[in-house]
Amino acid sequence: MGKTIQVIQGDITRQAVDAIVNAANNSLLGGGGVDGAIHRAAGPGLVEECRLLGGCKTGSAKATQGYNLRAKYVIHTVGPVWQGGNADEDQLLASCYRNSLEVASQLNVRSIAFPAISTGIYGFPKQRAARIAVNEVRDFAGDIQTLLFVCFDAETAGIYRQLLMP
Ligand code: AR6
Repeated sequence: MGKTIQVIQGDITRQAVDAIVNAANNSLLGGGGVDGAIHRAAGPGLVEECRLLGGCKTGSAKATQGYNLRAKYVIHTVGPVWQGGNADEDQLLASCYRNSLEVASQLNVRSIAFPAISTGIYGFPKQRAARIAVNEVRDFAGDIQTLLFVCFDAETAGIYRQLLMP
């Protein structure tokens, strides 16, 4: 069966999916932006489990339970900090999406929601990041049926909608 890719403008912490992806930092111990929102909504169990993970490399992904979230799992990935485009940022961002999907697959996740990784505090250009995100999600051959791009702002949602137009 074909997979469904959708764009939603809203708050990722509210999504009723099997897994939500967190745009975390290397410590996995919380921060601002979507990371802060996810930790607040999940409750203190999340950071307790994160402490056991020993951090995460840029481009990699690690899963925890979802605690008070509607999602069963949080998949924490660490996007690259934008440094102008010549520091492997594109490849590292693509790895975030690929590795998150891989980890989700291993957990038998059927629905997953992604934020626009790296495009906030980490400064990755929005259009360039969205192109990478859409390509990786489209190319993913695993058994996930529903993939959501949850965009906080209208500009980002518009970029994704345009890229996903048939
Ligand atoms: N739901 C969906 N998207 C959101 C939400 C939300 N509740 N809140 C923010 N966004 P950012 P980064 C959007 O800065 O650039 C943290 O401190 C936001 O508008 O959260 O990967 C980490 O600990 C933007 O489009 O993540 C790291 O230190 C997107 O999520 C650092 O920030 C990503 O913005 C990671 O920076």
